[in-house]
Amino acid sequence: MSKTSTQAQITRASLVRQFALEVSGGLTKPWQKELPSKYLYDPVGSALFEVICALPEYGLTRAEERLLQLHAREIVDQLPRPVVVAELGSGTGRKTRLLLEALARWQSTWYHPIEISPAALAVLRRELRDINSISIVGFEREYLDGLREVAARRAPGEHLLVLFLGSTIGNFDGAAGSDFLRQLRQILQPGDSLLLGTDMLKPVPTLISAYDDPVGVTAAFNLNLLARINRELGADFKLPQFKHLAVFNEETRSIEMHLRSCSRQKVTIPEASISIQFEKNETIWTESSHKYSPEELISLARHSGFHCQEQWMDQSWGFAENLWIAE
Ligand code: AVI
Repeated sequence: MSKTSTQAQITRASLVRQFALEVSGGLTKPWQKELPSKYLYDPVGSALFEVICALPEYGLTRAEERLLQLHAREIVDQLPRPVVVAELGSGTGRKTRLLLEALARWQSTWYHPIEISPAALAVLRRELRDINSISIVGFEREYLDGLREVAARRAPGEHLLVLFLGSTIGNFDGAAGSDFLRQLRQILQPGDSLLLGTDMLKPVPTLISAYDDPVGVTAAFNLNLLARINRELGADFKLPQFKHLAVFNEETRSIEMHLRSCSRQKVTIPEASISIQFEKNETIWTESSHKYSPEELISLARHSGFHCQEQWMDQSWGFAENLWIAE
């Protein structure tokens, strides 16, 4: 066996071990069982998420695309030059293309997508390679580690623009979102910028149908997490015995996805060395998606060490693109 394939096997084994640890930690919590939302995105989950973005009930992605179509030039015209672009999470590249094309009008630009999935990075490189004057160097790293690397490589006088699109910040639970933004700010220098996409508060029925669509794509996206635990950790979750649930938590202003157990049942997860008892109607909390108010964003910017330079709002869905400058 070659050295590289042995190394790949070791990496894979440690990823499985980490997954097993986090699944076991989440499902043995005393009050509310939970699973980390990052595990929703295996190849099946990522493909289902792409379909979610095309659903008529889920307006978030189209709203952000509309904003960038309308304002990409205006956004890049506000940036100091020269600028290096880093993107946290790569998405499909459709939205990023709008910004990179606008930037390419006035300078050749380094673009660094930071993403733990090598497959997603490869897709992005393919999607964006035709844009003239843009050089793509991706980093297969966790967000902040990758950003540290980009920041360390910049030349004197170069500014950083960090893209964090799609309201992914809303998927950080509780204080984790503002902690993350504070840590991100520590990596930047005064005058660097962050373009942050945020989904705004909207009527609860609109949110419920966005996260519990009539076709059942979001339900499949959520249930795939149990299917993934079956595939990767040898568990025996019976998928028809769990139902997708989307609820709005007024206190945290978040839409929560849960999986509700339809009966009293026991599930065994050999790779995590545990058996879990579920009561009828007990839920596993799988994701929170926080929804923002304009005032909250202004104070979030201030508390994270930024000021809000400008905010572009899509009124028809309720989505904001925020240009924050590091103080
Ligand atoms: C990736 N993230 C911003 C999506 C959201 O809206 O919170 C994930 C998602 N979950 C269910 N539908 C979409």
